[in-house]
Amino acid sequence: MAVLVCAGLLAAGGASGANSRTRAVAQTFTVNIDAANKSANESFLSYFPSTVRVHAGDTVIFNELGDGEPHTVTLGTLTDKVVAAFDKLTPKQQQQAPPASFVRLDATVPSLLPRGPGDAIQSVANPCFIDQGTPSTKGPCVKVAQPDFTGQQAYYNSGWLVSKDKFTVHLSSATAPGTYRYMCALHREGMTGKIVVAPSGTDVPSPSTQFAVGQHTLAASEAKLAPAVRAERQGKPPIASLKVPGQNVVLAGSGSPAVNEASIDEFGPKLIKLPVGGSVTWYLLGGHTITFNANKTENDIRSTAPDGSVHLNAKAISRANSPGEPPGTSSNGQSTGPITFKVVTATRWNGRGFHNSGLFLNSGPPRIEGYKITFTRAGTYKYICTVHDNMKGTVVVG
Ligand SMILES: [Cu+2]
Repeated sequence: MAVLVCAGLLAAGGASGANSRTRAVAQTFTVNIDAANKSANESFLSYFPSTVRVHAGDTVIFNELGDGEPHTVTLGTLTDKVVAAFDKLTPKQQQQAPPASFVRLDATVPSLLPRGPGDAIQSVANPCFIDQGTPSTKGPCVKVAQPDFTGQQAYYNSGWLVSKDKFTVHLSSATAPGTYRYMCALHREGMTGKIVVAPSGTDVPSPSTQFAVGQHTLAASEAKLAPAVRAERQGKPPIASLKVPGQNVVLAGSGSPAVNEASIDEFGPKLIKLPVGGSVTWYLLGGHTITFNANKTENDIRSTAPDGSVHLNAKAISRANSPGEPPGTSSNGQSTGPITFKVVTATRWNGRGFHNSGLFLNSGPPRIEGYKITFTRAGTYKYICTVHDNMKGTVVVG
């Protein structure tokens, strides 16, 4: 069992000479997690800015702005080691075949969500601060008050953040100059950042200057995604030469080959009309659901228990009144070959009651999975993705 940090002890331990390392006035820096583009529903697997330069004693406020895509801010020496090892891999190892030694090291920072069914890993989904050792993947983390960040803690984790959540990191005045890495425990090495603690006596750019750098990066990503947004709203994939087969097709999510670190979380087109007995096929790009008639206990993948602990909401991600995604359709790890579209689930629905495709996990290039519903009764059917807020569409039948 890990030894838990006592903030008071650490502060006392670092007190000698702390004054000489500390600026007269502590500053507060802001880092946004993900972003909220007003003109398109999108998620960005990035921190803005991804590097923040501070002094010991300063504060970094992480602001979650995403549209429901889960993120964490996971600091600590475990993350430092994992990211440093990842940086030494070849591009091919990073993308497809990391060595077993890296896989073992990587597992010391558990993922937010399990591979396959089950609850969110509790020591990741909830705030967790561990001085030494590794977080449990079996049970909850022992609850402690959040200590100041010293750079020495093994695991210093925000928990699962959703839009408008904040995670405030006060750096101890004893934090040694150096680079402290953090990552999102779900998006892993694809979503990392750095807090660089500068020696006292050296200047760092102002909080507003550093924040502006992040917003500049974001604006560039948004601009690169814009053509794919325009295409998706017409039901077209981001690559003009790709033809989506069939009629009454809706893209569930999109993205751009020009932007790895972001995705479009919209249904395109948002409105589709067909006669009774007609069918709609959704092609899923990214982790989404097609969900009709969800009540408020079913419409969000994150749930909070009466004791305040955060969990994965099985009702939101599991199939209901639907065959769901068939097993064994994985195209994961097979990132080459021509892009194909294939209907993997076809079902009929009379428009009554809760209908959930469940989360489609195995859809992605090169094989894009299709989810087809034949509508047997006239009506106007609104639907959502339970993962992404404001990802909505309407099917009008009859
Ligand atoms: Cu979605």
